[in-house]
Amino acid sequence: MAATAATVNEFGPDSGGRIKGVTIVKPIVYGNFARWFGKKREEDGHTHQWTVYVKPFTNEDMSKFIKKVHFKLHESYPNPSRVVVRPPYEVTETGWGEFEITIKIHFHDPNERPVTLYHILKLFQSGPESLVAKKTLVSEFYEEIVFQDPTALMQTLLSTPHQLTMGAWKHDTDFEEKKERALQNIIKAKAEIKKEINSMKEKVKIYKDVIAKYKTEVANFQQSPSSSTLAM
Ligand code: SLL
Repeated sequence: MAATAATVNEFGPDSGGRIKGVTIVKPIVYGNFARWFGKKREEDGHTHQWTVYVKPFTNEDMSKFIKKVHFKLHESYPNPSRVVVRPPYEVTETGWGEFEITIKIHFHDPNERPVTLYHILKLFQSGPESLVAKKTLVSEFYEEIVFQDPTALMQTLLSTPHQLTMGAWKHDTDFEEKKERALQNIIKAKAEIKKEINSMKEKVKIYKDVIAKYKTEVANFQQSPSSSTLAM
């Protein structure tokens, strides 16, 4: 951490402008896991322990470019605004209810705008959440932080990745499979929209024909009102 602070001072708060045309993408995973106690706790009615987190998609120490992560919890928690300044960027709590958590990521360069994520804390299984080791529910998402025209300082910090841990880095969610499913859904939706457009086109054609027919009728009628009849 000390080394990073020194780097910040070196570049100063307005670190020599932005590097045009450069885009750096940092893939992340954010979400929560939760475990049911098996019963409602007598003292406070809490039923689950949960952890909300932001972590790198690849094994990377994000503290090189992240200064701190703010987790804004529900007002029913004491000190709902939790700040984490080093990895793992996570908050563990117990509770009884689901709510939306605001996650705000701040970077070392104050000129780089913080990134805000919203996560609905999941305790109860209702949809695509996966269960790991039978007892722990996981609801997490892939996201990308995109640094467009980063400042000189940020480019330096973003371009020299350090490994976070030794050994394998893996996620509870199979993001490859999720991606494949999302892609199939897009292809399906595309086909349905195409079908819909074709059927609309068909209708437009019919209406155009009808209009043309009426126009002819009107023209005929105007020429010789007595002999023309409207067929439709
Ligand atoms: C609900 N809208 O009604 C949500 C709010 C709040 C959950 C859920 C607090 C724990 C504590 C807690 O679990 N809050 O009091 O320390 O479902």
